Amino acid sequence: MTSSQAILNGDRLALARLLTQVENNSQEGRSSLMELFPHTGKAHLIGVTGAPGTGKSSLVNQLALHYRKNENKRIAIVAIDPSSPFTGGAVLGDRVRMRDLSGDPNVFIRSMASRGSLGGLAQATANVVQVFDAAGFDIVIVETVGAGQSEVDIARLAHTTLVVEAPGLGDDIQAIKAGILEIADILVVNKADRPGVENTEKALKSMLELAHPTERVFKHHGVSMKVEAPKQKPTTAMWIPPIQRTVSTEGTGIPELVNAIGRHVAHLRLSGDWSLRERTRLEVELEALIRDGLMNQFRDSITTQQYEETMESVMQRKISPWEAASTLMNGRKP
Ligand SMILES: Nc1nc2c(ncn2[C@@H]2O[C@H](COP(=O)(O)OP(=O)(O)O)[C@@H](O)[C@H]2O)c(=O)[nH]1
Ligand SMILES: [Mg+2]
Repeated sequence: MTSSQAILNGDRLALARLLTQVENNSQEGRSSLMELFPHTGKAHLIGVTGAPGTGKSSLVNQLALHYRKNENKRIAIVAIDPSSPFTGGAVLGDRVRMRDLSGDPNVFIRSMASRGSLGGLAQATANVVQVFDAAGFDIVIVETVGAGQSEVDIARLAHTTLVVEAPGLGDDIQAIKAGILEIADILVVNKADRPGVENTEKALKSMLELAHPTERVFKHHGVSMKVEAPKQKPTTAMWIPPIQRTVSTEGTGIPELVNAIGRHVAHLRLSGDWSLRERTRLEVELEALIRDGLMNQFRDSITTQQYEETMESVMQRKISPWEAASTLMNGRKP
């Protein structure tokens, strides 16, 4: 039996092995991904992002518990958070009870190192998510620390992105500084048991009014995608990100949050945004692969000497970089 078949049959060991191969971008990993691709496209991808310490891991834990107990969904969790790893299903935060989830065959938790992937983290995460999707997990939750561009890219993989805030983290609303609010589908004010909840919520509300939610779906890497909405798209009300209060240490507000997530999925389906997001995501992946492929082709098509000579001409201001590029791409000497 091939590893892809084993994964489709629910073999956890084969799944763990493939995840490692995929993370290492190995040849076996890539060929399994190709075999599995036709089986993807069913999972609901939920991104959870926010500053460190806001309670993301605790929240993810509660969400997973809720989906297990009340909806019998199969849940995969991808944690990209060096500060609180989910290593081996072990406990992260002090009071978080990951034990409730570990041992459940319908839950799979995977930690990914955020360093060492050299800009390939978003791609590696996308591939890991694809494996879980093919393996039949209904919901794949990806936790990232909302700090840099790669986190924003990872969040953009998701159908539904939760941005987590917490009161009393010092400097107002940290995630907004990172420009992450624009990708939020649902804002979570966690640690609602702490003083200052009202202020955090108020600040989020006024930020929301300044945001332009209509542009969110169409943007990737700050570039407007040339994606047209499907023709049959019915006129639906625009999605305004709701603000949900939670206390992840106790589970307060989790059913309401799950409800909001459900409403978001319904909105995505009804408005046609679900397939629009799928298309955007796959198109970005396709474009990146084409770019890499073309670059490799180009490198194979010229010699180092040709390249160096051309570069030297540019340094001496004999030809411009534009001319140099076009000359090199045509395989000619300057
Ligand atoms: N008081 C309070 N503490 C919380 C809540 N949620 C999480 N915490 C605590 O905040 C700390 C950081 O939580 P963690 O989930 O690791 O945050 P992350 O870094 O965003 O993943 C831990 O000590 C948690 O127990 C909450 O709703 N209320
Ligand atoms: Mg965490």
